[in-house]
Amino acid sequence: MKKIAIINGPNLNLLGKREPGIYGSTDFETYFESLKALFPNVRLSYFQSNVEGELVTAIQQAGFDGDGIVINPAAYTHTSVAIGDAIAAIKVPVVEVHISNVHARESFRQLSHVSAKAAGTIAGLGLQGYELAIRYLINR
Ligand code: CA2
Repeated sequence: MKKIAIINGPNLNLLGKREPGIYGSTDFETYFESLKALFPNVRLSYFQSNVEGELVTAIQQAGFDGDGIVINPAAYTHTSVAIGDAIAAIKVPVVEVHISNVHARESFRQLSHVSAKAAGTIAGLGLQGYELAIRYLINR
């Protein structure tokens, strides 16, 4: 059974509760249940934190055991050298996901400390990006 970790960064615990125009109206816990139903043969885990160091620790923990990480580092994408370094240091493939199309937004969202170290990036496809990322990690 493949093992894939989903890691979400700061403020994504507010999904479905605020700014539905940008981030949709589904909360991640509900979406995670539908992902588990969609992939019954994958051992999926989900971790969210608003704390940068906790995200680094989660990346390290999932990074040497399992088949991949799907990460949305949220605002830390654009600021965190530590998260970029953690992704560069681990063994498993990483797919970077953004719910919104960061390329169509403010210029500070154009910089990612993660993209160059990730297997690939999905942006702008809403929550479906997580499903597509999991499919990639299963099939690669
Ligand atoms: O589009 C994405 O997935 C982002 O990673 C989301 C981040 C943003 O800083 C990135 O530039 C793009 C923000 C996450 C905040 O999530 C919220 C969800 C609901 C209400 C308020 C914030």
